[in-house]
Amino acid sequence: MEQTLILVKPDGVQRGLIGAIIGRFEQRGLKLVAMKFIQMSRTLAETHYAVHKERPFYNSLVEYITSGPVVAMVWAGKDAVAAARATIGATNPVAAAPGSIRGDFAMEIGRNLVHGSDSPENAVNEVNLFFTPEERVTWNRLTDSWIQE
Ligand code: DAT
Ligand code: MG
Repeated sequence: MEQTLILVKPDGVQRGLIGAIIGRFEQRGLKLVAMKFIQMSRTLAETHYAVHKERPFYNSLVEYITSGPVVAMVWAGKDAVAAARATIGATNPVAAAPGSIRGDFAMEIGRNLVHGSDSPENAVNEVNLFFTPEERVTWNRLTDSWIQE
């Protein structure tokens, strides 16, 4: 089953939105595989955002993601990457659809609450960056067959 890395960024933690954000993925039917509450190091942040290294907003992005604790999670499901991206909404919250996390809770691109992997290939790398194989739980959920046929 496809897996995706999700982060509740420091603004989500500070604003008391951890539960609301996790609830969106849970209600959607994605299945929780791993979760931890961490303060990201500068090294981890720079590795995670390495693709953006040449962008003008790179430094502020690293500052933001390391400015306080985050909740890191792995969620699984058929097309989990695309499903999670849709639930998160567009990168700029002003353009994010109402009903998406960013569309309901955020106002600015630099405070957009959540990270979600953008492709299955990147998801594999990001999941491995944050979690060891032992930290990822394989489990049977009684509702599985009511969510995916
Ligand atoms: P996403 O988080 O939707 O995958 P991304 O990977 O393109 O978006 O960018 C990573 C983060 O960088 C994004 O969540 C917010 C920030 N960012 C992206 N584009 C930006 C821009 N033009 N100005 C400021 N911050 C930006
Ligand atoms: Mg991205």
